[in-house]
Amino acid sequence: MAAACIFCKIIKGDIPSMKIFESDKTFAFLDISPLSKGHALVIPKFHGAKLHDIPDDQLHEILPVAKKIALAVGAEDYNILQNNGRIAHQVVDHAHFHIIPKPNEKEGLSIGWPAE
Ligand code: DGP
Repeated sequence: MAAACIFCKIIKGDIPSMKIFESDKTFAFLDISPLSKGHALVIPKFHGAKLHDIPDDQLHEILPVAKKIALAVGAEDYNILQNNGRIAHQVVDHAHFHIIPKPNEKEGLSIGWPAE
């Protein structure tokens, strides 16, 4: 845990979030600035800024949880996105994985990442 980290505060419950999943190592919640309906974040509870700062044993659940969220949201098409560093568009320095559903044509315009 890092005292000043927004995502550590979310894990602790000091900042409210729309929680989707929690285990001893993993936390998932809805993104506050969704790029599409159901845009979620999966994070290791272990605090590290970038992917390579996170020990392997803290990462094992991340993709299975991301997969479950994608299935639960019912997204046929979606992006899993993970930014490391400012040039790569990382804003929050606690490693995280985005799950970004892509709405189908019936539901409306697809929001691109990067912008289409
Ligand atoms: P990135 O650019 O990959 O670092 O994305 C960080 C994401 O975190 C961004 O999509 C918005 C989200 N975010 C930032 N602060 C909060 C917060 O306080 N609550 C929630 N739910 N999401 C947040």
